[in-house]
Amino acid sequence: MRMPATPETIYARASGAGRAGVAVFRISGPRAFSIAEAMSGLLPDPKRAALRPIREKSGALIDEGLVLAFRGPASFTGEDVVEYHLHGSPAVEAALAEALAALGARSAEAGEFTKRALVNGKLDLAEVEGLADLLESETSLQRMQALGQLGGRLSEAAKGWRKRLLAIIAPLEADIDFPDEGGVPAAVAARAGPEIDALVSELKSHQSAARQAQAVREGVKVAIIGAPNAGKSSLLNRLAGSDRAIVSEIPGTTRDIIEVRLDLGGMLVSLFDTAGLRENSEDLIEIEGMKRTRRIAADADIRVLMIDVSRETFQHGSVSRETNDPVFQPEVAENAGYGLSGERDFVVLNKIDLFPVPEAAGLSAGRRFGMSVRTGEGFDAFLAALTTAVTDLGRTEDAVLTRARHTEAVRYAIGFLETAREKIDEAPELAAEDVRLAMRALGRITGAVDVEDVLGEIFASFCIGK
Ligand SMILES: Nc1nc2c(ncn2[C@@H]2O[C@H](COP(=O)(O)OP(=O)(O)OP(=O)(O)O)[C@@H](O)[C@H]2O)c(=O)[nH]1
Ligand SMILES: [Mg+2]
Repeated sequence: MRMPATPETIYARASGAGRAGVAVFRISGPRAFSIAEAMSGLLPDPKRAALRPIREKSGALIDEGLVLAFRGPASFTGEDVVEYHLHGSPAVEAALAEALAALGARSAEAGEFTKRALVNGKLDLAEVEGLADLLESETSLQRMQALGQLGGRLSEAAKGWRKRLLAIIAPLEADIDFPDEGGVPAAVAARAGPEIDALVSELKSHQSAARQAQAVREGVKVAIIGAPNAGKSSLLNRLAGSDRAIVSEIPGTTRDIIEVRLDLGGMLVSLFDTAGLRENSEDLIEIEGMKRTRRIAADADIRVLMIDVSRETFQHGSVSRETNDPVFQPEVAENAGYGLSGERDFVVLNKIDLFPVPEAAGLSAGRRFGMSVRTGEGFDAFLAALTTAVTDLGRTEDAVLTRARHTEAVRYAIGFLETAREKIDEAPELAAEDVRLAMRALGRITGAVDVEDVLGEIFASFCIGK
């Protein structure tokens, strides 16, 4: 990511595409101020808005709007930046682009402003990821998590871990650089051991919280499965609040996977409606649909098995000796080939408007819900339980490792630290090398792998010049 010695001045629309009351354009680079002055005359003081005309080279008016100047490094990119708030029209944008090009700016590549912010040290790698996540966020939990990362939550944690490793390394490495002073004192090595242990256990707890952080970022997958005609598509439509999937009384209506994105309690949920599973189908399309259903079901974080009580009672139930009524046995239906295993799976006994499910069916068990998608009975209780299950997947205090890249770095660091731990008593000098590798691994989180830090820390804390 090397930049040319003198960066070019770039521009782009910073606001969304299309017509709008206001569109924001950003110009960044060493010539940003002179280009803006050529179009609008004297600029206002930095960070103050002023209404200005924007003119082509010929003097013809392009538009009138607000102009804001940010003097580098106190800007998003760290360079001189000028922002224009103009009328959001394609014609204004085209004329502005032409004028800027004539004055020597070029249109920015994707992510180029952020890349410059990174190069100029305004944001580190983790903060850049936070910014990207914030721009992508659809739900409140995603937004809050991304905002935290953009604000340096992960970066601070990573820096803190590295600082602790530096403090462990410094006395060990001092010995390598200055061997005349004798080996690493046993006391130094003895102190390092428990410090490494403490950090390893902290990193491990962050690692287990990473699943939640990633569930917030990526969303949770919920698959609705069950026999044909059980009411799966009806449930999806009710959850989505719109007719997304075709519902019909013909078994086998849904052939392909239908995905709907929902916000449940601030968590992003990908809800999948699937093809009903049944034996003995000879329809090639239906067979392919069922194959996809199994894949989605296996992949989902939460499965919702729908059972048509009015039908399955007779298939998977028994008859009461006293009254001769059919008695529903949900366990039997649940085990009928759907592979429900997870503790987060639900069973919905649907169509209770046609066949009331007795209390004995175990509806109080928490995972089993009687429902009529048609009348809406039982829906709210199920939705509340599903929302709790979904938000539980994202609930955690220590959620800072939001991407696989972070967990990988931490995994490497833990591995190196465990190796260091084994060596620390016998060969502290060698252990220092592993601690250094752990530091390096953690340095990848923020993109700062600076070995010079180590020497700096040594000189700072050991008064070597004496
Ligand atoms: N009486 C009653 N009928 C229902 C209920 N829920 C769904 N149905 C009806 O059951 C039939 C099947 O519903 P769907 O939602 O298409 O079922 P599905 O599970 O998606 O079926 P496939 O796509 O074929 O696997 C439709 O005629 C629905 O109107 C309910 O709670 N009560
Ligand atoms: Mg369906």
